[in-house]
Amino acid sequence: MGDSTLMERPRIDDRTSVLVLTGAGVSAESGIPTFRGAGGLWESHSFTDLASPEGFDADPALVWRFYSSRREGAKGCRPNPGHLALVELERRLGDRFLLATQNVDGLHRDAGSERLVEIHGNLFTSRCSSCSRPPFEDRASHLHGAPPCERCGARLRPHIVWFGEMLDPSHLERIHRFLTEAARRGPLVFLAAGTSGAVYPAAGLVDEARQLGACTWLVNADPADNGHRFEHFTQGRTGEVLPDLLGP
Ligand code: BV8
Ligand code: ZN
Repeated sequence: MGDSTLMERPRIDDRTSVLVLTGAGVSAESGIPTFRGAGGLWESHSFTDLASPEGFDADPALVWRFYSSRREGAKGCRPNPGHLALVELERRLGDRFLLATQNVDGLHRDAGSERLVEIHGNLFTSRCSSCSRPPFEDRASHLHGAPPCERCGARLRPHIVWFGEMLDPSHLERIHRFLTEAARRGPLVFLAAGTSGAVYPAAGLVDEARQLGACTWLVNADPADNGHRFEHFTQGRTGEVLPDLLGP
């Protein structure tokens, strides 16, 4: 573990609110490949082709094989100390804490995070690509084509936000409302952890937080695309850094 006495740490007192944004790097130490890894060629397809409505329309069976292999891979993974440090901080701050995650692996939920917004969806949830049937838990692998919706017969799809698709407006509204109310209440800290800052609108949250006067922190194994927009940068593995950085 790093020596927390030497590490510069965000000031979190009994009036401070904290918004955290996590990316694939937080799950890397649990064994979930990041997109730099998984984002590479998968069955000679690029990630953004597979994680897109066009990719699904072109070859739904291939996209379901991709998500089924990620479901199977994630099933054997457990939260790591980085996830648990965020659960502890939530317990300490209560409604002065909110966690927005780009990760779809469900590990924050497994770790015990409750004030959680899964802005890119969840790997273990499916929905109908056509009718208004609500999204439902689905841990199964679908290796022989897209399963049909029981209600209307259309193809089921992963309940995931694909490239080119809008995020759930209620998720963005919840984050925006948290930031504005927190900034009115007292000091605000925005922490991004384990994310390359490449994907929008998530990568733009740092700008919204700064405009509201937030103190901004990035914890990442490597410099991030939007890293220059953070006031503080702690380079390292989130499983090691977050327990020291956020501890009481
Ligand atoms: C939208 C679900 C618009 C899928 C995902 C040009 C400019 C700006 C924007 C765009 C543009 N062209 C296109 C866009 C829009 C696009 C976008 O941002 N594209 C990027 C590629 C340029 N965004 C969208 O399409 C979004 N929608 O904009 O809608 C719109 C408007 C009107 C009407 C209709 C539509 C939707 C984006 C959501 C896409 N879905 N996920 C799935 O998972 O299957 S994104 C997916 O990739 C992840 O969820 C994640 O968000 C992203 C990868 O990012 P990271 O999580 O950061 O992971 P990455 O591997 O990149 O980085 C990991 C980091 O961790 C690394 O830096 C590494 O160093 C570090 N690390 C590794 N190990 C550790 C570690 N750090 C610490 N500790 C460790 N142990
Ligand atoms: Zn349907």
